[in-house]
Amino acid sequence: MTNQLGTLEELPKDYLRALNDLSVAPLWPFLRAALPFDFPSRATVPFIWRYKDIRGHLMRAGELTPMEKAERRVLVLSNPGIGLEKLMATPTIYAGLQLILPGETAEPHRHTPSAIRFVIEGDGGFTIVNGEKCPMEKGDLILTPSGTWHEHWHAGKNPVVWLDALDLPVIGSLEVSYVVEGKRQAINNAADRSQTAYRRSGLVPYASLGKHRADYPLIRFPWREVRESLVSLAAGSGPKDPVHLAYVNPETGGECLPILGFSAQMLRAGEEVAPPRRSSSAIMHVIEGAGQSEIDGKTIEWTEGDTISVPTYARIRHRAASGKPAFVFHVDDAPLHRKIGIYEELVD
Ligand code: GTQ
Repeated sequence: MTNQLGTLEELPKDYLRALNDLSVAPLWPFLRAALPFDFPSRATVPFIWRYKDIRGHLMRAGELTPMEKAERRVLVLSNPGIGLEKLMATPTIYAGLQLILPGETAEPHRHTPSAIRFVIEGDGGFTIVNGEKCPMEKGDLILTPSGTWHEHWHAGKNPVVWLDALDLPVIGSLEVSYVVEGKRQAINNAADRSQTAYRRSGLVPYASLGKHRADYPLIRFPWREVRESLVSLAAGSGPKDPVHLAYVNPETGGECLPILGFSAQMLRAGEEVAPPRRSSSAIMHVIEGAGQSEIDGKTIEWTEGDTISVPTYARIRHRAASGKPAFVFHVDDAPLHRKIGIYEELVD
C-alpha cells in the first residue's frame, strides 16, 4: 500500500503515445483516484437551492419558453461540485423545479428513469399515471415508476410548481435512458388509490396476498395524511425519538422504487438531530418551517421551499428554529445501496 504510485510524467512519451494509439491506459497513475484509501472521494458538495431566489426565474421561464419549446419547463438543481451541465444534485439524484401554467399540459410519455413529483405550490394540477388521476396538492408525493405512462394537466388558476426527482444519473450511466411519447390516456375518474384500495396502512386488498401483487400499488401519498401521521408519531414518542417516516409499498413493506427512497421527517420546534453518517447521498426539501443544517462543516440556513444536497457519508446536524416544528422531505439512494450491498452507517 502506497501513496507514491508512479505518475504519467515518469513514463516515456513514446510509450504513452503507443498505449494511447491502442486505447489502453496504465492503471497506476489513476489508481488512487479510483480507489482512495479508507474514504471515498466526492465531487458532490453540500449546497442549498433557495426557493425565493429561483422562483422568479422559473416564472420567467414560463414567459420565455412556451411548453412546445420546453417539453418540460424545468430549472435543474445542479450540484456545483459535479458541474452544472451534468444535471445531477448528487451522484444518483436528478432534481428540478417544474412549472406548469394554467391550461398547460405535459403530453403523455413514459421513460426508463423512475420519477417522483413533490408539490411545492399551486392548486388544480394533476398527474395521470397509467390512467389513475392523481390530484397534486402541496406536499403530495406522486410516483411515476419506470415505464409507467404519465401526463400532467392543470385545471387551476395559479402556477403549479413541483420538485421532480429522478434516478436519471443512474439510468443515464447505464446507457439505457430514453423516453417514448404516447396517446392521451383513458382517465379513470375514480379517486386515486390512496383514497380507495390503500386508504389506511395495515389494510391491503385481499387478493394482493395471492399472486396478484402489483409492483407499484400506491402512486400518490397525500401530504395531509403524511403530516397527520408525523404529528401523531411525535405525540406518541419520547421527546428524543426521531419523528421520521419512510414512504413504502403497502403490499411489500419495502421501498416504493428500486433506486431512490423517500421519507418525511418532523423536527420539533428547536430540536436538534444528528443522524448517523450514511453511505447514501440525498436531497432534503423543506416543506414547512425553518432551521439550519450543518453538513460536512458547512452551515446552511433553510426555509420553506428550499432544497439541499447531502453528499455520501456526510456528517449532518439539523436544527429546527424555535417556535414551531419543521417538516422536511428526503430523497436518498439508500434502496440502491442496500440492493448492491454497499449501504452503511457510521457513528463517530
Ligand atoms: O415530468 O417526466 O424534470 O421526463 C425531467 C424529465 C421531469 C417528467 C423532469 C422528465 C420529467
